[in-house]
Amino acid sequence: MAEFQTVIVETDLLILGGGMAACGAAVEAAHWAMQNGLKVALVDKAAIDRSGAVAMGLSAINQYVGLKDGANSIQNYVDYVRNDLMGVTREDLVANIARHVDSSVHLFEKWGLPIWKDEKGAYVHEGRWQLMINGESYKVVVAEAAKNALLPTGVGQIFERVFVVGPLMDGERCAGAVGFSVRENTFYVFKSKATLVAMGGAVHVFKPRSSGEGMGRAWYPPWNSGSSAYFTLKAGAEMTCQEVRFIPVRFKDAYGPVGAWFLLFKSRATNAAGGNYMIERKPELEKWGPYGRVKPVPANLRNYLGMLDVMDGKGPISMRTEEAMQAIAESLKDDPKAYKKKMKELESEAWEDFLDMTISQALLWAATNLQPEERSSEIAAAEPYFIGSHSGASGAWISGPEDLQTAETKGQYFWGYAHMSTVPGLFCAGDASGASSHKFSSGSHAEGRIAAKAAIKFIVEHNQMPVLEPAAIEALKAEILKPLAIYEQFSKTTTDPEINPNYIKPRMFMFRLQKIMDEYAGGITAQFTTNESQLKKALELLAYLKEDSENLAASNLHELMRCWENQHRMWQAEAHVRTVLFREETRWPGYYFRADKPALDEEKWHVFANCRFDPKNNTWETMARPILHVFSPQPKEPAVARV
Ligand code: SFD
Ligand code: AMP
Repeated sequence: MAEFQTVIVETDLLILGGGMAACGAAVEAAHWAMQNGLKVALVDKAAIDRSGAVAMGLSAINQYVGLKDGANSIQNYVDYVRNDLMGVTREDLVANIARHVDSSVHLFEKWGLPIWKDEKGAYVHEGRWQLMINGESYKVVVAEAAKNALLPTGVGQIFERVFVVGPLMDGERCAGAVGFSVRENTFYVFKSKATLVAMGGAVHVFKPRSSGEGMGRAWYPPWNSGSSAYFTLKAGAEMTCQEVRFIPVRFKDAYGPVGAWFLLFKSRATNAAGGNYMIERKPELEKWGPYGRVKPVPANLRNYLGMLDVMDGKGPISMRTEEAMQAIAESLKDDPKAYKKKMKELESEAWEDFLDMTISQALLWAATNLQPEERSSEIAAAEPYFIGSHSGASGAWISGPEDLQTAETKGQYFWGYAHMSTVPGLFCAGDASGASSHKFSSGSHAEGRIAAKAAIKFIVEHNQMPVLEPAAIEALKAEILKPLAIYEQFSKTTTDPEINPNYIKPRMFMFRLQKIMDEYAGGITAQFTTNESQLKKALELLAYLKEDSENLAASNLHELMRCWENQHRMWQAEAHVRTVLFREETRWPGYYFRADKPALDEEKWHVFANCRFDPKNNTWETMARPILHVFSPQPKEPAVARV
């Protein structure tokens, strides 16, 4: 096998990932590091200008509380998130992000991001919490600020195209990370005093709807492959809400987002007979406790009502774009010139919505002669994703800020440093941290800033470089590069290097993982439904998959990355299956349905379902943690949030 040089990088704060949370972390860390004479290193598997979920840009900023305008309070936001997550949320974390998010948005604007304004100069809202942007270059703008904070100041270094595999530990404390370059034969050892995980969520754990020529197309970025979950699990961190996957309803096949249509254009979605499931299925909401009565209807329940129509054979479900656009222009009907102008304006907004963040949806419209002002488009529930930043909640269990705790929550939700996991020195933000949904791009950036500031405080108070055993590093290097060695040893023993009894290539490995999850853990083909027997079967098959992961083979650096991406996905899958099995109820129909426990059980399961992998003993445990209130007691009739 080719020689791999080992490069050792020593830094104070190590930021893993280069997405929204990591870029926020870089900006904040640079400020505090400079004051304390510390160094920062940021590592991304890609190039930060276009990495992560915001690579293609976005057309909205989904979290803006607008505290200065006085229209909303932090409590309003906490109520909204708690309701949307069927009561399961860490109020201290949501509030901490909500009180800082506006300043991230103001920074984006200062750095050059165009935010829509009305004639009076006020931000144009998509919905109550969302702002419209011309965001094709959103990520470039945010990344530039991160680079400017770290590079010209001399505070930091940025490593691009370095894939982070897993943690380095010094006893119980996180001591950095190991990874490899995807461009040259270099193995990296990053030694740090604190580490901030911001490597996004997980996509392609479940079989996607896309197949054949569309293979790989997903709503969330396929390159976020569960690295945050793997890293935190392998470090021994407690995880939360691993059962709370996110299933977005999206424009079918190209996954164009629906938010602008439902909120800005006020569109309806109707079934084949023209019926509106949100109205016709309303009585179903009564079955889901207090959460069925809140406004807006929680995302999973909105999904569920549509799914019931589809299961009853009433599909397809269509976004009534033509009707919505005409309704907006309706008042101008008597003035044909003004009507035409308005329709043109709406048409360009409709196309830009996709061109700013889901270009393939615009391509699909063009390819199928779809004019949104004339014809509706099909929407469908996508495959499940793991993300802590949108309407899912999976991620690490982290400490909240001290000042937001009550006497009751302090012992449960606070352990010294805001947004630090249960592993000392290991911080998490964005999709990597759990139970604080609805942070989106802006809240993830704000959370990165919060976590970075706390991490610098940790370093100042624990200012020793961890000790690492050279032998342990060598062992990790051999383990990480093993797929290359396996390929080299065995690839010539069959005529087709893809098929070999001695190894499995990452693509086939991923197909097997996706089939297990799809069929047994409630994927698309199982109509998002599972039960105890199926989950146990999934665990049995995942155990065989884990055995075979020892025999993954890579013919080059790119495939080596694919091998580790799929290892990461597999660990995310196991955490999910174990936690769905643990929570013996159905709380989020529309995300998943446990057919053997088909109802909400507030008495027993109004709790967080947490899990932890013990790296020393190679064992898993699951445990319930209490849901405590920071702002208000769980209301009998939850606060009504308006959209
Ligand atoms: O319409 C490794 N999101 C939206 N947020 C909004 O505010 N408005 C919207 O309009 C949004 N919509 C939307 C969104 C996402 C997508 C894909 C679409 C539409 C089509 C959500 C946000 O984008 C999301 O909440 C944040 O980006 C989350 O931030 P963060 O930092 O947790 O994740 P990231 O930005 O994806 O960054 C991850 C980084 O990690 C890197 N990485 N690096 C090294 N080693 C490894 N092993 C790594 N694995 C991953 C990545 O390269 C990346 O840099 S709408 O749907 O609501
Ligand atoms: P999406 O495009 O589905 O990611 O939605 C963008 C934003 O709008 C998120 O904040 C969603 O929670 C919100 N949203 C989308 N659809 C609706 C709806 N029908 N009612 C209320 N909020 C919605």
